[in-house]
Amino acid sequence: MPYVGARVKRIEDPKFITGSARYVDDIAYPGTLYMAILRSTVPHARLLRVDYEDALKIPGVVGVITGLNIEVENRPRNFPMAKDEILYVGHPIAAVIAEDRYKAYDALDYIQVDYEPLPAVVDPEEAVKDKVKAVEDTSNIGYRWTYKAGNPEEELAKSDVVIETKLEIGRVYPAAMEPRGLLSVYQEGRLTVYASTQAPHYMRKFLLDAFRNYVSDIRVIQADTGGAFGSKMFPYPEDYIVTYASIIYRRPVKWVATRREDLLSTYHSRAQIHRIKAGFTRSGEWRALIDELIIDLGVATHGYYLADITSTLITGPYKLRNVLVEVYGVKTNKTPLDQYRGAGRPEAAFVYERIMDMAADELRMDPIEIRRRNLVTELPYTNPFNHKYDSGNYLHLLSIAEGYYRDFEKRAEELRRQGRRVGVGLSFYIEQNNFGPWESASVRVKSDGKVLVIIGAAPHGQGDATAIAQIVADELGIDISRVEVSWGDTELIGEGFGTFGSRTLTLAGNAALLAARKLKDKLRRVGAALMGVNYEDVVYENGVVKDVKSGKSLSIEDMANALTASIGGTWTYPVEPSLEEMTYFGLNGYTYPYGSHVALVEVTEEGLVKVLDYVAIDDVGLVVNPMLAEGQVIGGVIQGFGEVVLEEVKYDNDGNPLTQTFSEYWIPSIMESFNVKWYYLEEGKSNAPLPAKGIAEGPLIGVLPALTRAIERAVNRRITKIPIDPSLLIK
Ligand code: MCN
Repeated sequence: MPYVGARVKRIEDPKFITGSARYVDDIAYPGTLYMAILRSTVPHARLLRVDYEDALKIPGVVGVITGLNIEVENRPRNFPMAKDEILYVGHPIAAVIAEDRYKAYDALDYIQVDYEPLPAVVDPEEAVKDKVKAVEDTSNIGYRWTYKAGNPEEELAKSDVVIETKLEIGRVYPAAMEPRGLLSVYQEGRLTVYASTQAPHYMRKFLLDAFRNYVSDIRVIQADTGGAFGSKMFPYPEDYIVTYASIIYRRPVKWVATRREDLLSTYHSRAQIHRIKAGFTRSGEWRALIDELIIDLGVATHGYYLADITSTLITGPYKLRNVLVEVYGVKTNKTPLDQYRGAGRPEAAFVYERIMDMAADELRMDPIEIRRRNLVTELPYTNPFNHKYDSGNYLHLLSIAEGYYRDFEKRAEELRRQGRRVGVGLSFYIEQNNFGPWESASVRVKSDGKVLVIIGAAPHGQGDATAIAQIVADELGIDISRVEVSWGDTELIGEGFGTFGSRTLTLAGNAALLAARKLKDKLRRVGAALMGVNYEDVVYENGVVKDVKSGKSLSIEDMANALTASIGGTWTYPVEPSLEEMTYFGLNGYTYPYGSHVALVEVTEEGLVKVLDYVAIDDVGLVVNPMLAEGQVIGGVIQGFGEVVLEEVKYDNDGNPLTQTFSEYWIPSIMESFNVKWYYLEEGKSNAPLPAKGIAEGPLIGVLPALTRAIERAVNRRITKIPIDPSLLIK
């Protein structure tokens, strides 16, 4: 002790490394039916007729569902299935429910779909023109907003140097190792839903909204979830269909996506184009930005808010005040767009850091110097769009990053002399987290004296349970082996939001801390009553309450025992006989961590990108478990390498997806992975009782511009789009 700040090993891991974890597909109920989905193979068409008579004749097929008539929020045309218009390849058209999975998939071949093809909208820049419609009878411009601050036009006209460019961040698929899946179990008017999710309470709320007339309640249990990366926050069409099937057939129904289905139907992300004009003074002061932002929303508009996040953070950690961002959220006949790790902030960082590097080149300035000249120096600072950057010392962090940058440059020089194509890149970024207003935690002493913490958040790989056990063990002054952490069941804890937006440690961690604090007080009250002494004279220390006057004491176990041992006899309760407390904790506003990444990269003659060295430096206030935080940074940087070099969801000109398996959609493997060194400062504390901020998304924000710049320098060609066109990499 203290545990907070220490590299405590993950308490979550034993079940995973012994193979006893239970994902949705491992959960078995007798009599379970399986669902298979018939998906559209054309991007846009009028749906004329679905004939499933032959499918129903197949032994083992229980039923077929089409055109499900339930209104759900924010899905294509607000229905889980195509009704009269097919809108993208992968759009659910029919669902077969059968006694086993193979029969269900086989029966799909016996369904006949008649449709009349319609032209598809594929190119987002064409979509803006609104000539061909992605969704019949509606405008392609699903979202339109203007963000303006200061006098961008005037300041641009006055600028000594104007950078004019088009920057693109490709469309990606959040490739969780476990595809999406759901098991819905109908029992006497109630449902229990096992889901691969990062937000079980959201799942309950949305499903209940849709099925309120069919069931009295829905309990959602988060199965062990093999990654989500933002993509498993809200229910998808299949979740509604499988739930509906279990209600009408009154049986458990399971659906787990195949990888191809997952790639086609899990909502994609990023997909932004920025047409930029950025004005600088000769001395490198960034004076103005005009940005036309086109976000390719696919066929449903709910992803538009990602452009809002990007726009309002487009000035990054810099002092720029004159900004105009014109946002066009356009519909195309593609899979809908939604959040993916970083959600709008990586896109912003790619833009402002590309601008910084391009301006440095144009002005022949050192990339560190131009950043130093523009970085915010006085914190707290309110940016032009009302983000209140809360705390930290940006210049100090930059000076540390500079040390690595200079060292990498020296090494790069040396390698260049040997004829190798080597480059160095540096990024500086600002992060925004704690989306979702609050999180809940309860802390209770069980009858054996063990302490159970339940959180409303829903971790799925991050290791938050370990960090929360550290926090509670420290607060109660007990050994960490006596603390258990549970989550992911809407009946375990009243309400909660989930794990996303790098919020869990800060919000659920603080809720757990405050609940443990309340519990200490309750232990004093109960202890005083049990010992027959005055509450005021009782102190709590390291799992024991003690009466300072008499020297009498009781341990947590003694009290748990005393409260739960006696069934008969008379008993009076001078205090509430519970050893349990609950807290909901919310921060007033967001927190803004920040950091810098430095990359040393070689590009071979054949165009292979090799990262020779990589350093990430973050300031997230108090770091509870540096090993867990470092794990997030390493994973995030490698994931970002995928985005810069390998990963892009591609469509042909007619709207047919060209990336339908992992042999076309490349995620980084161990072969592309590299060592990442992580350092942290603790200067930018949040104002929560436990002064932490989130770490989980920062690495994916810092990596995109740092790697891009390093590669740009190595190949000596201007890079304006990620993933980088391989033809730019070959010598
Ligand atoms: N931590 C810490 N000290 C801090 C901040 C965090 O020790 N000051 C630790 C935490 O205890 C936790 C980890 O770092 O173990 C990340 O915590 P936090 O930053 O609070 O982020 P969340 O737990 O809320 O994770 C969400 C985040 C998001 S938004 C995406 S997307 C993402 C990510 O987590 N998806 C992931 N990392 C992922 N990791 C895995 N394995 N799988 C995913 O789907």
